[in-house]
Amino acid sequence: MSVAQATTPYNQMEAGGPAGLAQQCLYYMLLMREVEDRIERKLYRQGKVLGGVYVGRGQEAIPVGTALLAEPEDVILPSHRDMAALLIRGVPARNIFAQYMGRMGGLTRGRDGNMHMGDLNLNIISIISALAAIVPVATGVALGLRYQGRKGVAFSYFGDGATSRGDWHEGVNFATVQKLPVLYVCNNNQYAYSTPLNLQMACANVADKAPAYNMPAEIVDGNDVLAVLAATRRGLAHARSGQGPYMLECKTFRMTGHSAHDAAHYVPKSLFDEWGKLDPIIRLEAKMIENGWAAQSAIDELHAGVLKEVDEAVAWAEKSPYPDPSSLLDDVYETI
Ligand SMILES: Cc1ncc(C[n+]2csc(CCOP(=O)(O)OP(=O)(O)O)c2C)c(N)n1
Ligand SMILES: [Mg+2]
Repeated sequence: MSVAQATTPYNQMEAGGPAGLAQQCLYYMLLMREVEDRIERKLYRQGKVLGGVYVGRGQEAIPVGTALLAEPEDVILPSHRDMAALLIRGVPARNIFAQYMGRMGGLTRGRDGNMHMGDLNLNIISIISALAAIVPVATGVALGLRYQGRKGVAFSYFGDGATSRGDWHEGVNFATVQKLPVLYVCNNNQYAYSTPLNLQMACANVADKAPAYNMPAEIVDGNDVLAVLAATRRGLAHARSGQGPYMLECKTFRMTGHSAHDAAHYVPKSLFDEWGKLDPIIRLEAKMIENGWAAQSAIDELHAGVLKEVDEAVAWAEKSPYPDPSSLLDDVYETI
């Protein structure tokens, strides 16, 4: 499989049946895992990454199971652990590597060495670093789509911690009052940096906050990509039919520190062991074999293909030049 298939329309995936869909899911989960591993465990340690590194190890099923169902007119607002959403949308891995290494081939053409990247041609809005600030932006995007008579849905991604910020509540409130087409996707990975869930919110679930806004919400097994896909279908049917936003709370676990510079000594080791057994990639592979959707040899081939693709992407990015210092202010201020 190649990146060219990144934009395989959803209806064509359906034609491939459950086996084809599962294969797409596995490919993107493997690609996200390998791209992030390469950034966090190699390039960062080699001193080649210019910014911080935040990965979604163990959480890949969430961006994959949601973004695979996005239509081209939908607008994606990923958070910092949703790398697959960019890949699925058609951002090549090589440009992501170049971004992290501050090269011209990156999405910000060397102006950021981090995950602050988007591409308006692909309807991807860049993350805002201030936690939850992007949530009212998603509401604004949905309002804009409505004003323009376009039928897209805004996909708004965030973590559990973001839902304790004021911006989150403002964004959700306005979207529900206006019945705007937003799919809210929460990755509840049990931690916000070093703060466990019970120390940053008094309710047991993020979904418990939705009734205050009269918004439907469901709790999803965030480590089961097929469950995420099924819940996304329900959420999108709701949002596309003009009934307003819908929220998915995907329960998962952050299988790393908060970032590459955080060893997460504050997380009990038993939690890593427990959640490691629920790895979304291992679970999908087992299901594919069990249902006869793929032979082990085909799965091995997919792994090898992803490794090769990532090797080539890194090599391309390492050859991409750094920006010329004289271009520092280009594209920073609008010129009239
Ligand atoms: C307003 C604000 N406060 C603090 C931070 C630093 N910060 C970045 S991510 C993060 C934790 C986010 O937790 P959560 O929303 O659960 O997302 P996760 O990282 O777990 O995916 C914090 C505290 C920030 N970026 N913005
Ligand atoms: Mg969190």
